[in-house]
Amino acid sequence: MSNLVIANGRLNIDGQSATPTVVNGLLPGPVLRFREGETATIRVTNQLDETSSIHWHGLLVPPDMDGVPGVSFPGIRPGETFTYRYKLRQNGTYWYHSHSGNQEQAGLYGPFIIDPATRDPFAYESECVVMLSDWTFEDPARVLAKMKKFGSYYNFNRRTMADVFRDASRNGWRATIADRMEWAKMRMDPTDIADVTGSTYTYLLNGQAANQNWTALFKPGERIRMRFINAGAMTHFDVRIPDLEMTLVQADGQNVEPVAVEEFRIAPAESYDVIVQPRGAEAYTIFAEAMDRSGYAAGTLALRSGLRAPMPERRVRPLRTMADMGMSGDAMGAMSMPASGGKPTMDAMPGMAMPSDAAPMQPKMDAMPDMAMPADTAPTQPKMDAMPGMTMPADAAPAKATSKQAEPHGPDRHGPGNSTIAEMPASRVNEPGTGLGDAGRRVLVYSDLRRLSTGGREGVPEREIELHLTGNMDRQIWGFDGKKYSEAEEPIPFDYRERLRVTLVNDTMMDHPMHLHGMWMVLENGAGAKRPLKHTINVKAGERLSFDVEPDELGKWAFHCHLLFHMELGMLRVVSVVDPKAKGRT
Ligand SMILES: [Cu+2]
Repeated sequence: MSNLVIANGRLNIDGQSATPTVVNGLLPGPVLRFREGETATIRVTNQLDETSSIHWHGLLVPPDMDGVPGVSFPGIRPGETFTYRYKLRQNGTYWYHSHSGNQEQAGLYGPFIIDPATRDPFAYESECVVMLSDWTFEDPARVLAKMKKFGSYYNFNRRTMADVFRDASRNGWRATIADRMEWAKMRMDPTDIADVTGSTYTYLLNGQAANQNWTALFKPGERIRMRFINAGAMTHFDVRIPDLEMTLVQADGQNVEPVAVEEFRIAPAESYDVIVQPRGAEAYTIFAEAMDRSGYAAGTLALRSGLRAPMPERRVRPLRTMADMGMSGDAMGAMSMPASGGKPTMDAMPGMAMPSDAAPMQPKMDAMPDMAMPADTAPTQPKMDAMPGMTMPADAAPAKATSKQAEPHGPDRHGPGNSTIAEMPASRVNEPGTGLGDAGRRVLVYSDLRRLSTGGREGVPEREIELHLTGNMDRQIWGFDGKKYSEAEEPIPFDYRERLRVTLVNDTMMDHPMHLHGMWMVLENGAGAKRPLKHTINVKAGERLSFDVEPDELGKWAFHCHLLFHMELGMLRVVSVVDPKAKGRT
């Protein structure tokens, strides 16, 4: 029996007084630890003045124990105690978090460890949990409101006009302007890697900022199992321990064939267990850099407390390329420029104030709303139909300037909820992701993941569905197939015990860590009978990816992006598992 109390707390975070939402006064909440086969009984008391909930992330539980208000239970009202009780049918590293409002962003999360009924298929002498998260001293509701008002509010990385001229001298005006115009039409910027960044976030490792130096002690020669869990609301982390090879043995709580890596990207809600064996040095830095490079969480593995190893050099922020976005490289070549070519003139580029001698200018891109060009004068307009890789609204209007006007539809088959369409989405399970893999380090890719035990889930799918992950970054609308949650008519029907293949096409320029409650997703990564089971699958920008499910629990389950604000802004659906016989079907 475990007792958890949810309340407003007051804690010191990074030297400042903070008021997180906490469990038993702690951030992260206490480690819950059980053994496989046991029945967990957890009493949760809500001392907030709003409804709360706890969802057991990655655990197979009956729907009324899953903890999603409005989907599977009414939530825990202020002052109430709800008793969760369910049998533990699995083992491994999992976690729990609130599924109400912004409580998870405000600190309501903790690790959930289930020891195996028998024994682990790998050896280690000690272990630690490394829970990563992103803390904001702002009210999360205010962060969300600012994002809604102006999609790139937290992205201060936008490229300056000086960058434009630098690119032009390197790549020529034709390519540079073509590139900028494509980004402008999509109302995005290639620096839009994450929409909430280190400008508001303090990145935490087990609740501590990098300078607080959370430390795990080790004895010389021992093997340490490190259970990495990303409880970040909006942050992908790139994790490495310089000078230490990591042997990855578990992904999302499921054992995998050991794979040696020097770095891995962990999306929000994923977990990875690695084994390390420190030798030689007294201290090693556990370094978890935010994907957009706007900051990092860090801690130390050390022989004794008080030690520190050097902090690795920070990397430059990555840019997404049009290829990342699932756009054809040919599209660039197909774009027309004024016949005169070379240096564009004021006439050719009416939206840009540009000195004719093309000297670098200082104003930020922000001052020139996304390089917006009036659609009726943009030189590329007549060629839109001829561009093989792109499907853009033909009347694509300039970005920020028209945000108050009606949204153009054009040929956009998904409507205003989808401002981009990846026409050439590609499989990216072999790719480490934007900004990774160029440093000569061995970086984890999804195709490395091979389930350790096999059996039971190799059947050929009987049915397939395709869902597009869609968004309009400028308006901060996120959803499936162009519709946010509130616009979706019906739950997505899954048949009880059918073998279903779900294909996701990411039409947006952001990665979306997609989480399906209540059943495993078998990730199609080419590993055949060894395809891994995951509860959260990161779908990269411009990626087309499939997973199989075999729903064996009736009821309603949430399926959503685990970027918390994307979920709140609409990227959520309810999946309804029904017995076809009960529906009168055969
Ligand atoms: Cu998302």
